[in-house]
Amino acid sequence: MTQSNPNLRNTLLDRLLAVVGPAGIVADADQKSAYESDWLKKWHGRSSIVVRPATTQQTAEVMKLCHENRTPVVTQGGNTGMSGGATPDASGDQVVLSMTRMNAIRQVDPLNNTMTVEAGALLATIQQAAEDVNRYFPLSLGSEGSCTIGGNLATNAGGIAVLRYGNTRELALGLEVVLPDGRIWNGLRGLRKDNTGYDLRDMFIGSEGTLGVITAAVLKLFPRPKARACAWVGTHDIRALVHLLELMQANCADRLVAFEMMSAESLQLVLDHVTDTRSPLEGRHAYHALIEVADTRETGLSDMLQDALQDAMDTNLIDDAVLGASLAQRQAFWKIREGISQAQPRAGKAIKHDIALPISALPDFVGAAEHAVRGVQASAHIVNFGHVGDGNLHFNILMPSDTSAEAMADATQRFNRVVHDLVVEANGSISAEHGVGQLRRDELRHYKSPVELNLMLLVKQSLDPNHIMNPGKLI
Ligand code: FAD
Ligand code: 2HG
Ligand code: ZN
Repeated sequence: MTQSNPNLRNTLLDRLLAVVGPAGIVADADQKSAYESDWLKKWHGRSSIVVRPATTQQTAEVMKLCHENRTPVVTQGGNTGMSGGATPDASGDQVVLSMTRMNAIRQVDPLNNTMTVEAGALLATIQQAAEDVNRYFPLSLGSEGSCTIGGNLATNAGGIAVLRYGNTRELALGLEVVLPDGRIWNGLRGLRKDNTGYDLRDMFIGSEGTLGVITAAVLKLFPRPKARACAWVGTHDIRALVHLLELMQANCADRLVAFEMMSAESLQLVLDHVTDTRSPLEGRHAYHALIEVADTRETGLSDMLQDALQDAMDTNLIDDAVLGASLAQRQAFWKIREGISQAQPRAGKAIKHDIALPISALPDFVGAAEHAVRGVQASAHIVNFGHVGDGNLHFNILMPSDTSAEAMADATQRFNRVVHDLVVEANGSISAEHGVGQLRRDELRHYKSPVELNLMLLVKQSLDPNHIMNPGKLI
């Protein structure tokens, strides 16, 4: 059935209205537009209706109606995704299912170190709720004030603390999911051990709204670090930086929580386009790292970091370093690191490569990828930064702001091929933390083995036989 037919659309609208009430429907064209483009205004589409359920039961009834009508559904959280996964297509037939009204913290269990939250809860709200009971929820992204835990789970988001605490997948113990036909799977178990068959939870995590709607989750909590210390370092090449990571791990073990890298060009981009930023170090360094350590004990952390950096200096791994001595200095360092995302759209149009590699392969990969990219375009503006601590690079290429859509499409195709070929050659992944969405769907098909693709299609077919869940995304 196509929703472009106004009569059919109105019938569905009436039935959805009966389920969620007027507060749960956005039908006005102006108000709908906020749900039809992403946060960075890169992806644009049109929806038939935006529906905002307030409970799991309402979500289930909405899905049942859409399943019966074969109406495509695009689930949306904070709409901060970087791969176009939450944006409807241009047909005007798709329903956007916004989860932001389901934002309750259902239960906190400090003794079990767990928290049960609804999918639309903002990541920052969850972090605060953990802090309120003297616990720590470690997922941390530049978008944490706007993204939802449902979106984090659906994309298996990464961020800056994966090195110590893992991806979102590692932080979830249980899920509640509404299936495409409206059935509810209650898997809200706060258990560290549960071997009762296939792992359904992990199938929904990272499925980007293509298999079901995540409505709630049980999250892991951790002891709250009482002390933090950080440093900004400059070094001459990426190989030295990777060995610095090895040295930091040897010296600080699991007190090392973040090891973020940015090239000289990435730093310059921030200095040029983000106000109130200045380079923490004098002179030019080919690569910079922002390193953070944390502990539940208050003493000795700065000394540990300082000793490790002295070792790195003595062995010529780094050229210069500065400790973040105050909270203001720490915030200034992080403002630079997190400013790269804001700086890129101000400076041009980015072709994004969100890639993962074995950490040992990073130095050779970066050399080969720079060479290959310059082979496509000698003057290419490479913005290379990322979460080196977990092997995730954002190996982006910045095109001039006035590049036409056709020229962008052509350049994306050519740069993707050389970069992603090298990633696959190094046993890496072409999609590390932002999701496949519509951005990398064709790339996924290009690189996945027929066996893996077939297994994914079988899962999709058995859970979503009417193919209503986020069509055109991921698979
Ligand atoms: P949305 O953008 O709304 O949706 C993302 C995908 O999840 C879509 O496919 C959607 O259909 C699906 N989805 C959303 N909610 C549900 C649900 N309840 N059930 C089923 N499917 C659902 N990402 C990182 O991993 N690491 C970073 O460091 C990082 N930094 C960022 C910095 C900035 C400034 C910005 C703008 C984004 C950044 N991101 C980062 C990307 C983004 O914030 C994450 O992908 C985030 O997890 C998306 O959450 P969201 O609630 O906004 O989801
Ligand atoms: C980050 O690490 C985000 O800052 C965004 O994942 C990356 O803008 C990007 O490409
Ligand atoms: Zn990132």
